[in-house]
Amino acid sequence: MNRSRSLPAVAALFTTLTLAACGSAPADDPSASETASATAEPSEAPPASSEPSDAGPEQATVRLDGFAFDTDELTIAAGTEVRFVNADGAAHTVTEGTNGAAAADPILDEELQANGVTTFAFDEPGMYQITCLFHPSMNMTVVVE
Ligand SMILES: [Cu+2]
Repeated sequence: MNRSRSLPAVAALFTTLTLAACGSAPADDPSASETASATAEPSEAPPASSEPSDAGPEQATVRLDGFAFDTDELTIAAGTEVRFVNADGAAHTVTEGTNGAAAADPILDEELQANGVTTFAFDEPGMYQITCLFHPSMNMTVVVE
């Protein structure tokens, strides 16, 4: 009931605020000029080969591309770090096992989202079969000498 009496005051205040808001010039915001620089693509690395580096462990890269590993067999020296790079838009796993089934006690079982990367050092000599749990046709062998 008292509301109607205070309405003019509120209206006046509103008008004042509106005028004040209109008085301030809207800032022209040019901050949206952020350039999305493309990140460096690792596509220059030759697939399935370990490159000698200056120091540290040897490294090799395996790409998961087109629902396949880019090499059937990779032979590396013990201690080599292998980078598994998912170049697909779909998720994959890098899992010790065959035909989409993990080994009993897999030394490696990592899920890679699109563009995901994982690195694993193969320290023990032996033959390791690698598969993708999502796509049984994805298989490769890592031979560690
Ligand atoms: Cu897969």
